[in-house]
Amino acid sequence: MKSIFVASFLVAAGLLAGCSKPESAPAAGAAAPAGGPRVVNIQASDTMKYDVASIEAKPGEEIKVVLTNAGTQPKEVMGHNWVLLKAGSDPAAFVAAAVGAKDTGYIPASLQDQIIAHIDQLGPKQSGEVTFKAPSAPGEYQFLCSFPAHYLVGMKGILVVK
Ligand SMILES: [Cu+2]
Repeated sequence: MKSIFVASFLVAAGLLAGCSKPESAPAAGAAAPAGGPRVVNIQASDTMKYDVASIEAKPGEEIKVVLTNAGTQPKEVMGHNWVLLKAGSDPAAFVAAAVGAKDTGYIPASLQDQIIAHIDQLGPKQSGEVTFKAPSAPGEYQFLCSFPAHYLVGMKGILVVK
């Protein structure tokens, strides 16, 4: 009974708003918008690992990844980035191409179209972030550090959309 009452109220409110106030706020009773994207903090370190190897997300969910390089070694020898790849891309091929892309932070220009989102290479004690929408198709999406050899020793993880 209550839901019927609310529904008819919303219809009435909608009709009123529709005529006179096209730019008015959402209908009364609607939930307030969520407070921005969900934040996922990931730490990278001199051990060439992320402390988060798996992220779960709902299809289309807005997510903000914040990457912090907690290491102490110079960026030139131990930089870290975070690259989330589209479905169907080949992580091994991506990192192989990345070796020759030092000037662009190990993001190969020719493979930009395989990236869903990325955080630029960070030196020690630096942080970076990126906000993106999780893919709408359920599945597993690989993320990795494309600094030379880091992926090969396990600096990677998956975004699980379900
Ligand atoms: Cu790395």
